Amino acid sequence: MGHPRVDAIAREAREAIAAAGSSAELEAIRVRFLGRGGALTQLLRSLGVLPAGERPSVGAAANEAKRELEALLETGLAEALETERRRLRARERQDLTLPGRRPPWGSLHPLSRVHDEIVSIFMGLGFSVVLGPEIESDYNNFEALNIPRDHPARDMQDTFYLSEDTLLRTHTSPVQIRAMQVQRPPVRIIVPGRVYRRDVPDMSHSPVFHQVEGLAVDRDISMADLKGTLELFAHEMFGPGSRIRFRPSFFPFTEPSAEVDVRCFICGGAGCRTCKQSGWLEILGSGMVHPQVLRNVGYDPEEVTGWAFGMGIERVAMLRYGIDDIRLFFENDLRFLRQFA
Ligand code: 2U9
Repeated sequence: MGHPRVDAIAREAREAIAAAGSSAELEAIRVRFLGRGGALTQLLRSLGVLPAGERPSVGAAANEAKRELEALLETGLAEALETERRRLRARERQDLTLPGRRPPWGSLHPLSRVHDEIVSIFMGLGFSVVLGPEIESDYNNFEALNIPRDHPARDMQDTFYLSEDTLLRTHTSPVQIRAMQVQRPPVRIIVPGRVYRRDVPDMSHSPVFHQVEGLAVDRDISMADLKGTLELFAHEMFGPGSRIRFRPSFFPFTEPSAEVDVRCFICGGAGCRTCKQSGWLEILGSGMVHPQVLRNVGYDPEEVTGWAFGMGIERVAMLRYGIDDIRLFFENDLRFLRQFA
């Protein structure tokens, strides 16, 4: 029971639906034919202008075409949506059973490891960590420490001067001077930090390196306290079987002064290349704080005494890990650093 105008619209719609490639296109076709202003909708709305005799047959044909097109669009849309969903899933497919990609782990620099170990040993003994500036005054770095004007360390050749009175600290000792200037005894502090010296780099020299220094000042502090503390440190740092010895030495800021050796842990004392056949490895310098240094910070050497020590972190790390060139610490070569992971 067709009708030429209805048939023409229906045919056009069927062809469009058959050619449609997506749900969006099908939706556009629905609007074009069945929407508010669509071709079939317009026709149904304008039935009234037709001659009365034609209305029933055109109306029936148009309604039948409308139902047919609605059905075609429904199945077409369902198919198109399914295809589109499948395509999206295929593109986003993930294999959840794959093992994860491991992020590369960083590791602590060997100097950080040795630094942390030294600092934590002294913190366990009740010492506090104190830090200070790397740019210092000539007074704090030399004068207050009893280092005389004609001492070679004060030469332009040995120290990086920034002006007549300011320099890059050559040791962390000025930090202890600052601490004592603002604090009454008892003092028990550990001072780690970067220091600078005008050295030409070679296997055992670097113009920048790191130290840890310690200072204890109180009533009745003696050389015996120094020896006991450093022996305890050696046992924690180099093992309970390690032995140390004190050798007389000289520093302007300590009197008496001593250098401390640890029994060579490479050869056990028999003599090897590392200990230069001596059986001992020099690890630090130490001594009783010079009375003049105590006076310089306003302490009374008749009332309080103290001891101090200093060690190079690079030196301890080189001995600990068997590293023969100090420059390796500063080159950031991953082949070197990965060995400490
Ligand atoms: C104050 C008083 C005394 C710190 C000390 C040393 C001995 C020492 C060296 C070890 C190797 C420096 O890194 S190194 O080249 N240090 O031998 N340091 S006593 O004495 C002080 C510090 C501060 C107020």
